[in-house]
Amino acid sequence: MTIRFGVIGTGAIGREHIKRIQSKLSGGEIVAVTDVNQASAKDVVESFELDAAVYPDDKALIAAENVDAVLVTSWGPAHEASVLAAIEAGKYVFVEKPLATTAEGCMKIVEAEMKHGKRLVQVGFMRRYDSGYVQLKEAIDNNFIGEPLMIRCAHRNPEVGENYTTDMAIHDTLIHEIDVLHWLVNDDYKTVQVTYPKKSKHALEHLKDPQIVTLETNGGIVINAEIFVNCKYGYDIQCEVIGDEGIVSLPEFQSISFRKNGTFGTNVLNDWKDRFIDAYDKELQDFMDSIKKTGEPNGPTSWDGYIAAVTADAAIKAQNSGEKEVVSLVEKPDFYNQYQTI
Ligand code: NAI
Ligand code: NAD
Ligand code: ISE
Repeated sequence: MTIRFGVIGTGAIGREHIKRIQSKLSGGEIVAVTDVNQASAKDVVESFELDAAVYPDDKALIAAENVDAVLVTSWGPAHEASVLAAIEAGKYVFVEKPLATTAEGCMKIVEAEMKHGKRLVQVGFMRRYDSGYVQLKEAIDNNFIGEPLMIRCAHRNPEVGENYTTDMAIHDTLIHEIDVLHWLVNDDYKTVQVTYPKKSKHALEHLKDPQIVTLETNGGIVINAEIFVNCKYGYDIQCEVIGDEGIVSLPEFQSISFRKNGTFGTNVLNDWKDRFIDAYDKELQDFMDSIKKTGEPNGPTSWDGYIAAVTADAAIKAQNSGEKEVVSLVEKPDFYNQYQTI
């Protein structure tokens, strides 16, 4: 059985995912595309030589009879409407983060999925598939470092465009840490606070960069997360978990080391596309394999999308107040307890 995908949003990551489904992964094909920029959708079909129809909008694409699953890679604010329409039509959905840009929007999706009666949605929190984070999780779950007490992490991008705003440091960038860290330590967030160090001279006038986010979990773990999106030197993701018996750290990206011109060095990546390339492959392969095997996807759920949105909302409030803000989740519905997600 081949899973026939319709893609909504043929920008940067939409194109990456189309390429991997068409030529790298097994069991899927792209049969439909759309983009608000129709020229971009047409261009993708031509450039990638796809046997796919171009639809005028998401609704028409979702309604197409030959579309089994929808890949939502439009910009964040458009996700909610496309995901709700796909659930309404009973189609599987792989949606890039964020699931929706507000907690209310995520809750609407959670409710629609529960009403449908089985899982249809997987959120693109790919770090759960990254071998480095998987090794960290195994070490923590096996009590290798005892009880985790603190986490220090950094999410650095070399630069961002002028459309990138201060709140995006949370809902576009930190959102990956928000998802992966509570999964890593099996805990939920209690509070969040944001502080602003001295501003980088490379940050545009409207942007506060870097930012330090402090998250506290219900179990008392304190997380210190640096977001620095104009760090210049590369794309760099760091994570160190400090326990009462030892410390585990995320492996560095593998690269040759070199001795040249009086330097002993190693390379740093420049682009998120390369850093998590294996994780993107694995999350989409798992989405397809799991649907074929069990009739439902297996990766991060709509509930995970909701947790991330509630935490991001509290963090954005904290950006503006300077205070410690409370992260308050409603009780997890039984529907989502039955899923042992990766
Ligand atoms: P992009 O701006 O390159 O592409 C978005 C595309 O969606 C554009 O072509 C735009 O015309 C189209 N679009 C926007 N609204 C639409 C709508 N209502 N209907 C149809 N098409 C629409 O953006 P990019 O970088 O590809 O990001 C897309 C999504 O992927 C975002 O949600 C982003 O957060 C996520 N993303 C996730 C990454 C990850 O590491 N998981 C990395 C990069 C992006
Ligand atoms: P992008 O701007 O390159 O592409 C977005 C595309 O969506 C554009 O082509 C735009 O025209 C189209 N679009 C916007 N609204 C639309 C709509 N309503 N209907 C159809 N098309 C629409 O952005 P991107 O970098 O590809 O990011 C897209 C999504 O992927 C975002 O949600 C982003 O957060 C996510 N993303 C995730 C990762 C990751 O590491 N998981 C990395 C990058 C982006
Ligand atoms: C982008 O949308 C991503 O998801 C990348 O993984 C992240 O590093 C970047 O900051 C975001 O803008």
